[in-house]
Amino acid sequence: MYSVMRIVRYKSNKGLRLGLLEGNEVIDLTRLDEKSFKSFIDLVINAYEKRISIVDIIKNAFEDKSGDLSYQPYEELDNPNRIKRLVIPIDPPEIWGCGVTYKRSRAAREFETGVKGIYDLVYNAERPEIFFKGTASRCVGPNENICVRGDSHWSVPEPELAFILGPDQKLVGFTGGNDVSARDIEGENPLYLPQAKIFAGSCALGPSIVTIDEMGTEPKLDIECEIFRAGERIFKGSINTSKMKRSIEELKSYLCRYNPVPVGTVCLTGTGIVPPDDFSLEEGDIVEIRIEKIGTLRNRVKRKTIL
Ligand code: DO4
Ligand code: MG
Repeated sequence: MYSVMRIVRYKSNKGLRLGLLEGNEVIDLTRLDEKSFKSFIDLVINAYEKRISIVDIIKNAFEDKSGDLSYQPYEELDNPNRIKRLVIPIDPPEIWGCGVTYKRSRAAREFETGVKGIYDLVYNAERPEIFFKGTASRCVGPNENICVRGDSHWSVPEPELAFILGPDQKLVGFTGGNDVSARDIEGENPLYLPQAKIFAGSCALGPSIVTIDEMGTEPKLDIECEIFRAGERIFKGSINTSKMKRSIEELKSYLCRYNPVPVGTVCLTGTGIVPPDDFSLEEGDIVEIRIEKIGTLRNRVKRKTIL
């Protein structure tokens, strides 16, 4: 029945629904079990308690209620102007980010700061760079506005594969992420990193979650990013996650060391796509991040002028 199980979430007149994307249609998963399938985190906890995989818990629910399915065209949900529309697939209690995991990110950051060598050091070090990126309240979903800070004049999207942790800090799945960053603030002084990274609308996640049952724990995926301004494409870049210096296991194990990371935590794995140094996001730009199997995360840019 399934190609890859892509789990999405959408708003409907019945509230938030978890959906399973099958071809071009989304099946209402919450309708199969209103309690256990309310959110991705509920689904993960349910699977953990029953000691079965997420994919199996969904398959079992289909077998029980296969006559009672409700379908929505994905294209209609992927439209911000509709009442029924995609939303962020998970509300992570915490979002973390990994840095300088690709050569391209190291090169860009060596350029942007006057402090030479620290990015080379971190790229080559045994311990990865892991930083706090934010919380659900600073994060948006598909087709919502990502923000650039009013006090930044050099801001960029960072298209990144993101992993999701479940109970016992186990890897449960992957989604797409945009680690929107103020390169001028980061470049002025590396100690300003939290201000360059954490602000309203500084992270986007989605559009879907693919579990490790189908993706494996070290997926090699194409990531592509396009930026459009006034209908014209002004940037295109791509990378494959096989170019990442670190493994997901390595990033996850450092993140969880002496750190009680809660269920549903999302961790961005670093960017390998960096627009040219004279490029900055502007109000109204559309950023599209396409990750193999996960789909296209599209967001419009808003410049935040009110503090
Ligand atoms: O060291 C600064 C942040 C790096 C980062 O966000 C990335 O490489 O993606
Ligand atoms: Mg990043």
